[in-house]
Amino acid sequence: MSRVITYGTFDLLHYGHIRLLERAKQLGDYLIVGVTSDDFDRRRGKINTHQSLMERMAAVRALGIADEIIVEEYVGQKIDDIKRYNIDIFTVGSDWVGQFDYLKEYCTVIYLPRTEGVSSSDIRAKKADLKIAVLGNSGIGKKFAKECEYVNGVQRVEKMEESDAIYITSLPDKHYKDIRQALLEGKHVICESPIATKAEQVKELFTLARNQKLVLMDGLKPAYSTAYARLLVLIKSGAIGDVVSVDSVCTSIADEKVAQGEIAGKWNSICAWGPTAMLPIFQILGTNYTDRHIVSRFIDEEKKFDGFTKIDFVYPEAVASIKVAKAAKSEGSLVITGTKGYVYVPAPWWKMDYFEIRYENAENNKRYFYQLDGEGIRYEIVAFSKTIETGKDFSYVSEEVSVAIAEIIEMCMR
Ligand code: C2G
Repeated sequence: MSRVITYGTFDLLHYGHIRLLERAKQLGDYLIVGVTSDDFDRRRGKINTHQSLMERMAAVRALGIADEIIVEEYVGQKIDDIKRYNIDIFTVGSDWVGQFDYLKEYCTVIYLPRTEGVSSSDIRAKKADLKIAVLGNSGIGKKFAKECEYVNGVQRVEKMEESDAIYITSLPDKHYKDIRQALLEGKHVICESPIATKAEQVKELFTLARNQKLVLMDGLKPAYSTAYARLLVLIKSGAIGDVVSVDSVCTSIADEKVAQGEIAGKWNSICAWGPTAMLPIFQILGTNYTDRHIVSRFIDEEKKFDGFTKIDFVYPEAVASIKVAKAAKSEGSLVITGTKGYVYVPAPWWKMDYFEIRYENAENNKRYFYQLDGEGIRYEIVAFSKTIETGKDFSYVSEEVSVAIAEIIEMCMR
């Protein structure tokens, strides 16, 4: 009995996939199909897959062609699978010609002609592109525009009038007005955090977006890093016991003129870094702190422009702290203290691709690494466009967290 294996994403299953699977099956007696995991696809740059692993596997299974379905999770797995499943033939479409010749050492390799005229990318592309315009000309706005190029189904346009959605990165005290206007003009909005500098304004904007049936998303990119998302679920599942403290530091002095008082057109420390620094605190401990203590060192006290701010939060069973600065430098790490161990994320933690869980007995320590492309902006754009397209909420930052962030910023700037 000869055994055949083939692999693919099989997103939005189509005729080309089906023809490939039928021919693969005819090559032998038993067909194993490896469906790529969401993580594996992300790592190899396929970030805009429309269906989840479960949906893609269900679609392949429903065809009734495969005798067995497995998940492809890592580079090099094909070699392991061929040995493990005793495979005689590896096959894949001709778009991969030559690329899997290294498997000839283990089994026969056959490239089947690809079916012309149909592809998942075409099906995805048939849906009209989401046109996004950038408002505000900060450095992050340029990065955002660049990252749009990596996401299928998203197109960056110059003119606001031509857009379906707007990415806002104007000065924080202008956000409220800019978002309100965009929503009233019928445009979806993703705004660099904070959404506004007053909590009531944030609530009002979310309500307005709901009434207008539009998406308003908090553009807090560290939330979209895979490593950060994994860290959160590990903590929730008890990996370090009960959390007793979250300590988060975000500082930069890239703009030296700020310290010298040139603050016109600049973001103060609490707006530039506060949302990022507070994100893990509110997502791990919640937003119902019982007390907080804010200390700022101002560059311009009248204009409430802080060069450095430290905030302590008190919760019934835990504490937390942030240090943020535009005119001071410190170790930009994130440490989450638990009753069984702690999480350590090295600086700059807001570009997280790596973290460690450390225990009393260092032999039990674990290290985690996940690829981060485009500082999380790319995944954030995918989440934004998926939310608009499907009507389901793919945002990783809840309204409650956005409001809590604005509450603190409001206190700092009062
Ligand atoms: N295919 C085809 N004709 C098309 C489209 C796809 O024959 N019009 C084939 C591909 O060549 C591949 C399979 O269908 O063999 C699945 O295609 P994708 O879902 O695009 O998966 P792919 O990215 O090619 O993954 O480890 C993953 C594999 O290397 C292939």
